[in-house]
Amino acid sequence: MGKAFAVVLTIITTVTVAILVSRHWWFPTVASAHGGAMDHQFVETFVGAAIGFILAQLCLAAFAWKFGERKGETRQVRIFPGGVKWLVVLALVYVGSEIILLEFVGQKVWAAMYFTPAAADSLQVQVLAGQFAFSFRYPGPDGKFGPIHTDKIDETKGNMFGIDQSDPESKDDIVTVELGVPVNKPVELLLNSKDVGHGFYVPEMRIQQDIVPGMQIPLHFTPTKIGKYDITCNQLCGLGHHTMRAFLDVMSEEDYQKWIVEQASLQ
Ligand SMILES: [Cu+2]
Repeated sequence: MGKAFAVVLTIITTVTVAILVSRHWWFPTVASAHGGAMDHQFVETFVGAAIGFILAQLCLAAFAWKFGERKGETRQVRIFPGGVKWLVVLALVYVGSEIILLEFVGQKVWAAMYFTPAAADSLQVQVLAGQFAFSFRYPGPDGKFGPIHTDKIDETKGNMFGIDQSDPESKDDIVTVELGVPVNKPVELLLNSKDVGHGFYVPEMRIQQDIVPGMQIPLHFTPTKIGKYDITCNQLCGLGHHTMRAFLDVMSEEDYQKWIVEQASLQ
């Protein structure tokens, strides 16, 4: 039994590693400035964990092969030569140092996203998540968002952000159903929810952020590839959660200028 188990375990380990190394199921191509660093960090973490995984599985297979039950034997319990203490200590040290190391290396990428403020020339867009759609709001020519008046939110009238039209700062605001941005320009999103917790996830941009009601959460990134990307809510937010999506449209600067003028005319 011990030998058969060792062979099966080795096959499972090899197939698992081969599938992962072939990158058959992998992330979509990176389309943001920080995405490369994030993928690099991910691969480092992955390789570190994989070394531990392979070593552990092969060790298990080797011990099963060597010390497994033999024909005609009745003794079930075997004592590990020299005791298992040093193996447990080794495993703890390996996992512990791995975690500490990843923490130190990984925090650089994390800090660049979350502890560093967005560039001063970022395009600011307010995002409002609600069951079960996203709305986007651009500050218009004055560069200022008017306040959100929750009591004025009226989806039937298309007033998703509760904009008070008599407010001069709100007057030129542009509300859209799609998130249009120019390529290679930093974008700062201000994420809000009007009801429950939601998620904001764009895999190609390597951005993912929970949206919490009562908070305005900033999130910044720089798109580097023109294209249309799915924005999905990845926090279960209710019965219609599966329908909650929108598009991020990354355009050339000229196309973006045309688009925003067109959106302004629709207000
Ligand atoms: Cu959702």
